[in-house]
Amino acid sequence: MYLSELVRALRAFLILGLLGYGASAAAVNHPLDSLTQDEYKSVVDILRKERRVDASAIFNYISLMPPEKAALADWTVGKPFPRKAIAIVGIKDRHYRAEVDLITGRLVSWLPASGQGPVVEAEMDLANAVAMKDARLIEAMKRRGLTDFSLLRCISLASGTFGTKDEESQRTFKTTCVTKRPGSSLEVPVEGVVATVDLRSRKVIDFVDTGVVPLAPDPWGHSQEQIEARFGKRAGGAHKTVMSQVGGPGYVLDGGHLQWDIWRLNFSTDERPGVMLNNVEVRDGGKWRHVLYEMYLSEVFVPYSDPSQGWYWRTYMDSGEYGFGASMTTLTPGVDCPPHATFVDSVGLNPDGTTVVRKATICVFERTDGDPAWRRLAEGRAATDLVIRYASSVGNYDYLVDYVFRQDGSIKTRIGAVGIDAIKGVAATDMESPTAQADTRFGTLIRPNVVAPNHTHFFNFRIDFDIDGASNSFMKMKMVPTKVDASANVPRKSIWTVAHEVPERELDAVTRMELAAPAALGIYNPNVKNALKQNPSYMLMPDGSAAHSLLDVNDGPVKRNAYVDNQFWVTPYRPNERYAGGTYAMQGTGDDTLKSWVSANRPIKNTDIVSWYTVAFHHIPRSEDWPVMPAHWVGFTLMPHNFFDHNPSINVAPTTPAGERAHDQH
Ligand SMILES: [Cu+2]
Repeated sequence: MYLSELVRALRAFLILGLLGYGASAAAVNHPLDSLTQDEYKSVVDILRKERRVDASAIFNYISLMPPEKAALADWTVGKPFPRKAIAIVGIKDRHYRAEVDLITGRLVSWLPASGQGPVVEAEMDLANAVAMKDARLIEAMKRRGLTDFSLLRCISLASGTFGTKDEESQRTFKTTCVTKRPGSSLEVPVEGVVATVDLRSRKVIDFVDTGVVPLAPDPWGHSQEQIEARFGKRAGGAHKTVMSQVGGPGYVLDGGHLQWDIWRLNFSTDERPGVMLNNVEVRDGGKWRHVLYEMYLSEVFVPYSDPSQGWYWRTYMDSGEYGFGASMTTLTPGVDCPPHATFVDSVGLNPDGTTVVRKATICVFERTDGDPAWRRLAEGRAATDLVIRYASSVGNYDYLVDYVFRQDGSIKTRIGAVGIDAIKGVAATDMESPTAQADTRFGTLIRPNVVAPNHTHFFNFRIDFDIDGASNSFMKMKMVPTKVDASANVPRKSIWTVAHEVPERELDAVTRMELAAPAALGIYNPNVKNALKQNPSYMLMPDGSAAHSLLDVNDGPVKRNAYVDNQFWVTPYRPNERYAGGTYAMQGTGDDTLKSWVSANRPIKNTDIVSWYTVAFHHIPRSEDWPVMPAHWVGFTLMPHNFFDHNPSINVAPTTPAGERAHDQH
């Protein structure tokens, strides 16, 4: 056994050992490590000891309070570090924000929160129970022949914000119901019935029944048994392509620290964004260089485009209202991630302040997609990527989120939307039905009696570049159509040139992507130069992931998510500006969000800046979305631009003459 194999075996033993031991025993080695179960418990214990909470309190959210960036600048492994947590707690009719020092075990502050905490499942259950006891709802179900409530499932969801007077004093949910059909694992909508529940008064404050709509009859499901019953076995049998890894992983995963090829970084989890990346550094020759201080998904906004009573309010903020981290689900080896992946657990918060270990919610793996990193005639190198993946199942959708590190110095962020379309019950059974045109005005008929309404998925990422240090600038490289001057004395009429623009202030940096007026977006360090005396930068390549919002900026849901009206924003770093849709998204009005911060028009040149980019796609549903939609991937790339002096993947180890990859080269 070679030494490197021994090291790998030891590593594998350590990784397996850590996983087996469970997250509660994880030690905190880095200031940005995820909160441990013990730390969650400390937060709750401190609040109890200080008599701020009793048994009725709801812990909506607990997170690490990110340490000041400056405080981490000089920190090295082994040195002590600050460790604080924030809790958002619901007590009777209001929410409080607590700041707790985990080192001293003391409550630092306890103040009324300036908004509402995120929704927890127990609240949705409570709203369901309130609605299902309402005589009007019971009567409405009876009119539809639904008397067996064991077949009925009601779902209470955030009601959105529309600027009505009562909203501020209420915590409102819209409750609609679905029902099982015989022989099916899928549920169909009971359309037209909406109860509005205020959780503070625990009353149904509004009730709508717009009339009986036939229930979809066709029992569908996506269990193997149900699929096989419908289709039999797929022709061609099992596919024979598998992904495997010889000799164990080429990365080292130590707690939240990950090192692979030319990359090293920290990652942690939080109930709101899910996985967060920190201190992403890339090796350039013998030197580690900073690229990102932090990157994570800051908000997910999915407004539906159907104005009916049952649908107008479906303007979900999947991260701010429900928590993308809180919605992380277990990944299956060989399905969600390759079998050779390392699966990592995460800690989740229960509303009573206890915690749960969510098994295998993150996977880390190397992969090759069979593509070359580069080639030139007979010479070439195969590419390997490193992927960090998690899946959040929020409502009907499952979202996969990937951070992909590449040997060419680029980082790809990808989101895969999969799961089940949100569905609406209609009378039409096909497009020749008398009501078909009216029924499909706002969506597509995807099964008999089932329409999937149109909607848009917006994903905002907060990207804190620190390229070779914190002081960075934003540069737009505008591509300008240019006439060829007659003095050039050539028959060519037109070319394009690049006009560099460095915005001084926030409002100058707000960028709307336009195909007819293209601009490359770069973050650079004006204080550092490469060998060619250029400033090192990274460019954000949208890779087709930008989509323009088609909604009115004065529409309530859009006011709360005003960042969607432009794709790219730059702000000066502020520790408390972390989520584009605001800290308190639930029933927020948008007055403390990315757009409102930017209105201060602060300087952004040669200072610590943060970039915000919104990935989006408009979804016109199709019959192929049923019963589970194929994964729809969108994403963007952070690409080095004059950062390295050469192609960083040039010295990737060659493939052996037998076509196998070299395995022992780090
Ligand atoms: Cu969709």
